[in-house]
Amino acid sequence: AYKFWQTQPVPRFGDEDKAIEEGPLRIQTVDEVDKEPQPLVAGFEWVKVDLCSEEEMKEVYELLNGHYVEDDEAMFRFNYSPSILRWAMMAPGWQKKYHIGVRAIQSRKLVAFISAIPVRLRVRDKTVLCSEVNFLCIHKKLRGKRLAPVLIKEVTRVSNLDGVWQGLYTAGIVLPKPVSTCRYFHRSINWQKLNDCGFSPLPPGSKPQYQIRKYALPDNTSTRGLREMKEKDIDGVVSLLKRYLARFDMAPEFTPEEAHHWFIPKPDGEQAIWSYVVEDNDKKITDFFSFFCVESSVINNSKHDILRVAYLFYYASESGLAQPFDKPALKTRLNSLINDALILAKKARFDVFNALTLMDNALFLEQQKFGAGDGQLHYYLFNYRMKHIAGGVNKKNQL
Ligand code: YNC
Ligand code: MG
Repeated sequence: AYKFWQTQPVPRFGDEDKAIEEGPLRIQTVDEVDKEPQPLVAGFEWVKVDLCSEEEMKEVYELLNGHYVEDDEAMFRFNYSPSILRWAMMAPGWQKKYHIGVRAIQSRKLVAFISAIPVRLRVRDKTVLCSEVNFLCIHKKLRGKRLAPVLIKEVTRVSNLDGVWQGLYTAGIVLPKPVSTCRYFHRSINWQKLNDCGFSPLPPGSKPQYQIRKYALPDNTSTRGLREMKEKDIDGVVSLLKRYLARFDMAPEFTPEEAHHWFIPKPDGEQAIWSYVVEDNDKKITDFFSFFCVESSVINNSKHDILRVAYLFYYASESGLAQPFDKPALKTRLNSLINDALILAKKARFDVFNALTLMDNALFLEQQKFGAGDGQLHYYLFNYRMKHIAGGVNKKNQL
């Protein structure tokens, strides 16, 4: 088992992870790194995909739309739009050489892809520069041919040549060896549509109108001072987020430029990110939350083609920063904020709102009527040994 992964600098199952020094597993220098990619099997070639070209972006979009992640029963498949792909893969520091494709030489068809962006990740008290790897995808006809390890080695090589030796990635499957494991929770917004699609079954003994009433939301938000985040809020949000994320074992560090990219919607194209702040009477940003959109294709359904899915992204609140820590106050505040997030997501025509069991989410998931899904998300670090984080990736023992 794990013929490829056992050759890689990742921790093995059963490796002791108590009382260890956290840090790299393998140390190399740039001149030890291959200057050229490994050859591909005959008929295929490496390409750098130009995501600035509408045409090439469309090719990536179509590969992912047809062949990317599905749920276990193949009812839904992620349908990342070009604007969300631009948002995810063209963050500050992005480079075209990290948008790695494989083409069939004759037909020119794009048949495989992998990408990375740089991220500065704080792991406990150390900051680690990582390649955050995402959108690994192989055309269904080329599956099971050991191409995935070749793509992974290529993104590793390109990172290493830039002096980046660690990787951050998530996957639904179990690989050696998760840093932490989260569960997906789902909060119905449009219950009837979710039921039509087979996503939300009618609980035994219930009736559709009970479910619809259960998930009904007010028309307007309730938090005083809540408004859309604007450019002028970036410094306030960065400061609040830095202090809030310091409470967790693992979290990215945001520069103002990165906060601009990740939180402020782009003026053109389809909206990918929704961000809100609460401003108090002294014009201070006291709270912040954000969610992004990834639609899913509904496979083989006569009524619906697309589900609009919101994913809770970063949030922060001064309520979590009181000294000493005041958990009931944070719980009350987060419940108000997330309820407002649900109302705003409904206004933006989302069908369901997803969140993981990380950060302080345990404080609101139940009260806000999220239900546990079957999906898990495992978090991994490449070439880094660290103690496991229990109960959700960046959760501290305060909860
Ligand atoms: C996966 N998701 O275990 P062993 S997530 C990592 N992540 O190796 P083959 C994976 N490894 O077990 P196929 C993986 N899925 O023998 C499979 N593997 O050691 C491993 N699906 O390769 C697997 N996208 O080519 C096995 O498999 C080996 O043809 C088998 O291709 C796999 O983006 C895949 O789920 C996933 O498109 C491409 O099934 C294909 O089946 C597919 O024979 C649908 O591969 C889409 C899908 C994955 C989404 C994601 C994160 C990827 C992270 C990759 C690891 C990055 C490491 C860090 C590198 C930078 C380091 C620096 C510096
Ligand atoms: Mg393969």
